[in-house]
Amino acid sequence: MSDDNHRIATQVIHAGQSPEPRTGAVMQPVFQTSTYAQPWPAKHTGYEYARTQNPTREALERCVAALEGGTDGVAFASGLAASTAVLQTLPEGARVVCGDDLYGGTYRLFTQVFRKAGLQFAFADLAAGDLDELIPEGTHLVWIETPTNPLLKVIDIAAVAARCKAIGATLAVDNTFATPIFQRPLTLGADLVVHSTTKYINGHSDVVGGIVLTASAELAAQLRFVQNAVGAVPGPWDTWLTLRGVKTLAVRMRQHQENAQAVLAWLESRSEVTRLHYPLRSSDPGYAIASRQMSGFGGMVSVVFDLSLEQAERFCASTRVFTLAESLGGVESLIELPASMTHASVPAAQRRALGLEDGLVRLSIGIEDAQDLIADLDQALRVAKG
Ligand code: P1T
Repeated sequence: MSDDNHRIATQVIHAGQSPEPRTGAVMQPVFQTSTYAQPWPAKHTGYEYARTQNPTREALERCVAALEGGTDGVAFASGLAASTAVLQTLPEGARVVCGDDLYGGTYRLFTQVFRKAGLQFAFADLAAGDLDELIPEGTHLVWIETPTNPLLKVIDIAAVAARCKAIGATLAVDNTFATPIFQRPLTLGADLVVHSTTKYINGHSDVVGGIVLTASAELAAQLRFVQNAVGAVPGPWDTWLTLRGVKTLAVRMRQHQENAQAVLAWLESRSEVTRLHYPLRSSDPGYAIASRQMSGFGGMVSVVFDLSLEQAERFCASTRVFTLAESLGGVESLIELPASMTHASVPAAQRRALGLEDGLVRLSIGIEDAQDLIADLDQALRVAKG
């Protein structure tokens, strides 16, 4: 077993992995099997059935748990399956307080699936306002994304964690945007970290996956129970690809951030830009907290141009290096319009109340040459304006 106390750029490559004992294979093998031979009825080697245990999956779970400063990782077939598992650990009728700006699919899962199952959800701007009021006693779970998708609001994790501790609530932080390279919620008092590993953790836009990390043995046992009892597990090839992808997380995040800063400098110089969201700009409302709880920010930028909706759509459809697509966090740059794509399942009135304008453009800045990215946005802006 490798030493998980190394710095994070070493951990992404080695944590939770060691050469395969029989051959010395340096890379974790893909255990493509559904079941394992048992020497005697009900006696097994620790591996019984592949929904319950798979060594490739376990290597990924150990690796990401180490990156987040946790003791356990529990992997799932998608980010939403990971979020589902967290909610499935709650008691009947549990009360959940959520940040008001969430990935549209998470909002849909909470309001259209789990409300029917009897859970109670309240949505509040946890980046502002009185946490004692917004998170009342009797709350079982607080669910936040920070930075949020797509408005990139920043929530004070330590402050929310303190309120959760005071009332005995569990705090889950979706850390998909920041990654453990730039933010480690468990070290700030969160109980659970959730990732859509589809995004930066894998980083190559070729796998859909999710994972939950924790340092609590009790929560880990509950999540493992759900993983096995419900069965939304990832396949061995997907966990292997993700394990390969995560090895470059540290270098990728550095480059995403460097490129995002170059694109931001260009956006700041453009008169067509009316609003720019990126919390590591000193004028951003999230700047003070982001500087405290994050060591960097990464490649997500949201921007509103002084363009009609039709022009904003043409802008997104006219890029040649940026691909018009949902998702984020891959090596390639993506562009999208959240209101009509990733957040279409958030009701229009709620989007308006949140300040999620129809013309808001979300950029996932990849690791291509930044000058090519800027030239691409520049030509698309010219096409959009006609
Ligand atoms: O797509 P899936 O792996 O199920 O992950 C869901 C999810 C969870 N949390 C956050 C913060 C996310 O951004 C996502 C998925 N988001 C997109 C597909 C998107 O384009 O925003």
